[in-house]
Amino acid sequence: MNDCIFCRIIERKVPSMIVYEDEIALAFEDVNPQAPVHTLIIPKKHIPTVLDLKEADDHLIGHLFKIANKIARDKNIAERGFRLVTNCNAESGQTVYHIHLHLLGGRHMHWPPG
Ligand code: DGP
Repeated sequence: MNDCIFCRIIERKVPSMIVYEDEIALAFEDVNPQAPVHTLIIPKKHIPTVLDLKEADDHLIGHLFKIANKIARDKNIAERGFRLVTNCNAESGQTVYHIHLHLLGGRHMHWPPG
């Protein structure tokens, strides 16, 4: 989708700090980090929200978690702890309608989240 900023990042039409890529997913640093580690993990397939997931996407979602696991280990936050967040629709604060996992870590996380 041409008007999707994350699709444009996948196509390299918008620059980003990419930390992982394979055939079906991409991970890059969030432009507005909320923690010392704040990486976004996205599928290359354009899926607007969690509500748009189909059964055929089950493998894709598991794959995103697998990448999060790898990046958390690579960035040495796995043992300390980290948070994975996916926002869905307006009240959650979703601003980019291309499904993504936020990988947040490197500081103590608060609960409940804001
Ligand atoms: P969300 O609010 O859950 O939809 O998160 C969207 C995130 O995407 C937000 O933390 C900021 C980030 N973001 C938005 N535009 C860009 C961009 O052009 N480049 C990068 N690296 N991150 C972006």
